[in-house]
Amino acid sequence: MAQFKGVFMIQLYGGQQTRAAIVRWYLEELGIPYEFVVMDMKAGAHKQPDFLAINPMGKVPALVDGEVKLWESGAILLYLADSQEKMPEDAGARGQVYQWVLFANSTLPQAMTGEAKETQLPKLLTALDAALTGKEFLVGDTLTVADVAMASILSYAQMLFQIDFSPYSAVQSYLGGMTERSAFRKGIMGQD
Ligand SMILES: N[C@@H](CCC(=O)N[C@@H](CS)C(=O)NCC(=O)O)C(=O)O
Repeated sequence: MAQFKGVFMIQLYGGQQTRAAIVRWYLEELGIPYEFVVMDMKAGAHKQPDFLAINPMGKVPALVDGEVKLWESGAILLYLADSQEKMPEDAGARGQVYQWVLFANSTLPQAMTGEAKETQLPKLLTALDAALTGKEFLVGDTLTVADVAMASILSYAQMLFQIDFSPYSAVQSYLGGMTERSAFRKGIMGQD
């Protein structure tokens, strides 16, 4: 197991241009030591037995933290926030963090392709815009994993699906604020 100053170090498994970038952003925000294991996915490294022992689904990201092995980016974000004691104390606020992470990982991206892009997505973005109006962060007054999950998906929406956020000024300014964070630039944009 990888170590840092005699302590087991978190390992994040990913590949070039994968959703491992989302988790990397949060690890950078946390400022804790970690090893980013970039696998050769073109060569099928993520389908080899040693990686399948970490994630039997054969997908990235996956995280190893001592005895803990996890996969699914949203679950990994929530685990890190919890284990690093970054979740809100209030149960209702924690519920909102879960809500936005799940929305960002399922409902929102599902509406970004096909017919839903024309029918569903504008409604979701209008509601998101209202939720973000006058706010820098989704939950409370500090960055949570809800923001990491949401802003990652929004930036992928722009890059991969050419989704235009200009009709949604609060969404646009929220995303602009996130992209200015050095941890975002390192994690999502890969700028070291
Ligand atoms: N919902 C999952 C998606 C995982 C996923 O599909 N990862 C892609 C890379 S972004 C992958 O590993 N693809 C390789 C494959 O399916 O063989 C998450 O957020 O972690």
